[in-house]
Amino acid sequence: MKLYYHPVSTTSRPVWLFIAENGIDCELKVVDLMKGEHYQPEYVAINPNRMVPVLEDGDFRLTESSAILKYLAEKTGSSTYPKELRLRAKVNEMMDWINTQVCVSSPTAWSTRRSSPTTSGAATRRTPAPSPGARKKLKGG
Ligand SMILES: N[C@@H](CCC(=O)N[C@@H](CS)C(=O)NCC(=O)O)C(=O)O
Repeated sequence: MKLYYHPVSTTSRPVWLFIAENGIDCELKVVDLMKGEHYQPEYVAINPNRMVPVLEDGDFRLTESSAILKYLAEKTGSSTYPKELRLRAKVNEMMDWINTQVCVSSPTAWSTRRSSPTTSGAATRRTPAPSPGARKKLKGG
C-alpha cells in the first residue's frame, strides 16, 4: 500500500495515525503542499482534486480520508468501525460531521493555490466563479 499525504494536513493525519497504530505495511509518500507538488501533473494524474490524502492498494486507488479510513478499518477488521448497524451509524455520523462541518470551514489556504499555472481554466473545489464581467469577456461580449 502507499499513502500520499502531508504531515500538517488535518485530513491526512487520521489516516496516517490509523496506519501507524495498526502497523499496516504502507509506504508513506509526502506530497509537499507548501511547494505545490499537488498541482504538478504527476500528482494531478493521481488525484485530479489536487488534494491529500490518497491511498493506493495495488491497482486500487482511493481518495477522501473518510472513505480511506473505512476501507482500512474493514480491510484490517478493526473494531473502530463496528459492524453493528447503530454503532457504525454513530461512527459515520461523526465522520460525516468532520467532513462537512469542520474540514470545509477550516482555512486550508495553501499558499500555492492561486499561483499554480495548472489552476488556470481548471475547475477546482474552491476556484471562484468568474465575475459577470469576466464571463462576458470569455463569451466575447
Ligand atoms: N474531503 C477531503 C479533503 C482533503 C483536503 O482538504 N486536503 C487538504 C489538506 S488537509 C489538501 O490537500 N489541500 C490542498 C489544497 O487545498 O491546495 C478528504 O477528507 O480527504
